[in-house]
Amino acid sequence: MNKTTVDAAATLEQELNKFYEKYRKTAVRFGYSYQRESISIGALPCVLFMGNHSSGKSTLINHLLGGAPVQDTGVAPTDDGFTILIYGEEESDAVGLSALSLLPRENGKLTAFGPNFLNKFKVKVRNREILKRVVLIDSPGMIDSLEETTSRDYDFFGAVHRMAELSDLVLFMFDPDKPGTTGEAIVALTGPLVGMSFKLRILLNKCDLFQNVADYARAYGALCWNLAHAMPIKDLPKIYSCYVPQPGCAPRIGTDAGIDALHQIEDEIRNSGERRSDNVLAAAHKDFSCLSLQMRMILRLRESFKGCRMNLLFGSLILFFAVTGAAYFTLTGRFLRENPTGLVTWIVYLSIGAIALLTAWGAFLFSRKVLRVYRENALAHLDELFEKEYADELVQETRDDLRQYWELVKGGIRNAFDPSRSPLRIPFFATQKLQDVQAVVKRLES
Ligand SMILES: Nc1nc2c(ncn2[C@@H]2O[C@H](COP(=O)(O)OP(=O)(O)O)[C@@H](O)[C@H]2O)c(=O)[nH]1
Ligand SMILES: [Mg+2]
Repeated sequence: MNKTTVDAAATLEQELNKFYEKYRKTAVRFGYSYQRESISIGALPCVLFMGNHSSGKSTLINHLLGGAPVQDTGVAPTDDGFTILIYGEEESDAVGLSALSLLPRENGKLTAFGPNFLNKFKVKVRNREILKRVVLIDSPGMIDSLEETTSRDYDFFGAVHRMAELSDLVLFMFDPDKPGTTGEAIVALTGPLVGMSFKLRILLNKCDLFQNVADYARAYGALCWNLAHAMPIKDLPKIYSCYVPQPGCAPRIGTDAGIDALHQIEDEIRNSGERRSDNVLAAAHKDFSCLSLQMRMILRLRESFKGCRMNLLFGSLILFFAVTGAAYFTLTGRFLRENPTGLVTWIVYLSIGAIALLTAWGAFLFSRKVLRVYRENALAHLDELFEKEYADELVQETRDDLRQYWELVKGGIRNAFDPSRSPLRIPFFATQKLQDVQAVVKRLES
């Protein structure tokens, strides 16, 4: 990248950081947590390697690094954690928090995945040329059956989502052995990687293993079939059919095509710096769109709770005055007209007071119960409320992104109203704040 592009990228990153800073408190008050706490100005682009185990992720990384292999390779699953490779004159390895401290600040939120994640989280500092341009991230191989995912002792898909968010290019690798049939791969494509197709590249690796064209066509077809089910997009993404030459391998078909595809991917990796600006902008747009969505829905819910509370208050007051009034007229009419002695008067007024207190207490308990049921009902039907609130925007075909953002924030909205948590401290002028965040989204779009 030339100097002007680097300066423009740094200016953009500073500008975005100002937005992140300005609305940090508002986000906390509405229970929203930024995907990226802040942008590390001038940080290198990241390339994430994903795919089922033994698809050749580590082999491709070693090929890019050149020289002695850095990552372990083999047909058995070798890694259960993420490994980040960064540049440094002095080579070293670090694990856990000390590994995290070697990375830019924007990675800080990875601590949220807990000690089981961190114990397997490695950073390798290596003095290799390519690492001066990009950061490479090797990920644990996706395993075969969905049941096996329970053996992961940390939120694997959450970590995949966070790593992919931080990356500027995501390579998803398949091999002829498992062309898109791995349980975790399908879950990753349908969940944590949704909305990231712009930086996702699909690789059908190990093409040197195909015996003939029919063999290749079968694997390619199977991959397309599985991708079509896993990825909610109309057009299939481009599939790079490639291989990393191995000692003794003798490709029978597509020798040059496989190497060409590998070179294309290598170029994309080397030039991923040009994507970083697009990526940080896209991430900021997503963050502020989600924040504005969360704020609007929380304000809408709060308004409807307030309406319900007002109705209950009004109803309780009517009940209170009706019952107390009826008690007053009945008791005074029945006992005080005929026998207005001091003691009887006392008893009558005490009884009216007791009836008034009981009515107020009963109305309070009833209102509390109704309000709880109303709240639970509203939270159970959040999707309908969202469809109603955003009806105008959703009829426009181009607003598919809204539904994706909604999937990301609705858990947070539910949590925000969880009675076991401390209630939200919505700021005064909340509507003005919402308009400000919406203006940020508009600005990022322009
Ligand atoms: N024939 C062939 N073998 C490969 C290729 N890429 C990787 N391998 C082999 O596949 C095995 C698993 O590779 P590895 O990089 O450990 O896979 P990972 O689990 O995805 O990291 C190793 O024995 C590699 O030598 C390739 O393009 N062609
Ligand atoms: Mg590996």
